[in-house]
Amino acid sequence: MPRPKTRTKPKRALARRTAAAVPGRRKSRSIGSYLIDRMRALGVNDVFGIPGDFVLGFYGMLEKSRVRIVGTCNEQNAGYAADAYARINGIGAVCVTYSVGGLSLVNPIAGAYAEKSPVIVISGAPGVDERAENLLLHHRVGAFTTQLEIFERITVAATCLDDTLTAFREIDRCLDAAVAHKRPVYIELPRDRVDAVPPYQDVVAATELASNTAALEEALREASELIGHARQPVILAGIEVHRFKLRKQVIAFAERHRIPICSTLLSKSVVSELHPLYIGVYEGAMGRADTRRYVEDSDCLILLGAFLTDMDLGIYTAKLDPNRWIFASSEDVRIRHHHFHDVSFPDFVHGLLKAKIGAPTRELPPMTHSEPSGYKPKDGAKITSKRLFQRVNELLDEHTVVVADVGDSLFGASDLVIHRDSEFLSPAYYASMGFAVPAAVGVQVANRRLRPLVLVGDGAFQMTGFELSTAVRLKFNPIVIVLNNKGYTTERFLQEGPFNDLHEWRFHEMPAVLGGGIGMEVRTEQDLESALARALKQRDTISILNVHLERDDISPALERLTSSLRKRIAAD
Ligand SMILES: Cc1ncc(C[n+]2csc(CCOP(=O)(O)OP(=O)(O)O)c2C)c(N)n1
Ligand SMILES: [Mg+2]
Repeated sequence: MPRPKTRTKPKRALARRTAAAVPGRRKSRSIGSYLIDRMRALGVNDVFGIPGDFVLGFYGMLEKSRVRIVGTCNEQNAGYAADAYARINGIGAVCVTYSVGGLSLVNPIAGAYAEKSPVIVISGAPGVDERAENLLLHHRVGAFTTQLEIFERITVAATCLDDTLTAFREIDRCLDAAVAHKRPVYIELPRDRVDAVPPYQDVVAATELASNTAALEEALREASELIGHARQPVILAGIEVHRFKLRKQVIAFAERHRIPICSTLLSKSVVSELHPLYIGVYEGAMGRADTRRYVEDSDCLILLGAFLTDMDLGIYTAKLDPNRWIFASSEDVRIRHHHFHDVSFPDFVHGLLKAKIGAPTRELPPMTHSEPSGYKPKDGAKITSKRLFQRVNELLDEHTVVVADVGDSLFGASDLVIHRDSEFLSPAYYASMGFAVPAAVGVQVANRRLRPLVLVGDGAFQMTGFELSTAVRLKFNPIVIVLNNKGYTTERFLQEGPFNDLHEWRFHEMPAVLGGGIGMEVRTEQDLESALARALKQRDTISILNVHLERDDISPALERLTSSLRKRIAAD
């Protein structure tokens, strides 16, 4: 990890923050208002959550500010929505009450931590003075510090603002960490500290991560050498390319040296899937055969900001050779077996772009970006998973954001062709079911012009689908496709049993309960055509398609994975 270095030259943000501390120039700020100001400066304009008495003072302050509070049906959903908002907007926030609210955030925030999505968690809490009397206040679980201790494990920085002297500094420390590491942070705000005004209003200089120049130069020299001599280099662009806003640089680097780019499942759409150098999602046996062959035959694999997870590696069916790779991420820079310390990921990518690499002119692989499906609905044909994904592929345009939940929704979606940056969201590593519907709300809060196309299993929908209530309230227009395969189909392939069966819901009748939206039942290809046509016309409310599938009908991507795993098991 690069070392923290105190800036010597104040940057613009720092100059602004220190100027505000000059006595007499601005009235003294409370802890609550400083937190709001700093969040706004980072681009947080909306906060998800549910109030409770421990956080009401701060809610009142938020309400008077320019930050919008977006209420959700429960705190777990607020967490997923804030995570999706952060993935679109760069940073997000959620604000809840103590324990009953905060502890419901554990799962979504753990997911944001695992997949590097910077979400600021603010939790109200018992006041410092109340704590001194050790009262058995409602919502308390064991020690007053229980919730803080839990969040310390799933955030990159955590604090309780119980000390007015250090509160501003602690806010800065946590927010700077969220920005630097792209991971969630936890800020606990005792209710009697919201309006507290620190006696000293000064803020200290922010720190930033800086590379060791000699190590960076050496890493770039070795990387340039390898790339320059490579016959078939390929870039595997991971999710950190998106999180650290390095897409343009990575694409420019690829274009300059004519190097093909692929993504991982988690980073799908990190570059437009219509870019001429884009060769598909690399995911071992789960991905397309031509992409897999090109990557695995490469003599120089440039892995940028990727996590090598079982999900991204097609449940370890991938074959990537460390003897031939350049691996750079925010946690590690490795060139073959040389590990470089104190080299920051953004510095390495910027350096690559400037590096002189004498690459030979290379032949590019003859690949089509999407096999043209030539989809035409067949009269009376029952809809299948394969045909559903082919049809969905034709729907996508530059305003569609595909939000895929865990299950065959995610596997099937991996074959879709995403047109623009950041158009695909999914918990493709942490894999918590129930992400997609609340995430679609987060997407439209961040950018109302994007239209989510939600692909969600019947099981996942039953976990959080009621969050469509918020979409109806805010007049959002997601198109929600429920893959109703009568249970936990993905799990059926691992171990069949009655525990995979679900009580079937009439998903298309949700609008009656929600008081808005349209619902349609889809059994045939013709039904799908008319349902999609109605949904597309509907610009100001939600559409739900209840797509009936056979219980063992799976997408081509999941079929590829299961057949490869079957072959492996047979060979063992
Ligand atoms: C919160 C959570 N609980 C359990 C699981 C384990 N799990 C993974 S896939 C799956 C089944 C998903 O069912 P469904 O949403 O209907 O999608 P399908 O597999 O049928 O396409 C389960 C239970 C999980 N990933 N997340
Ligand atoms: Mg299912």
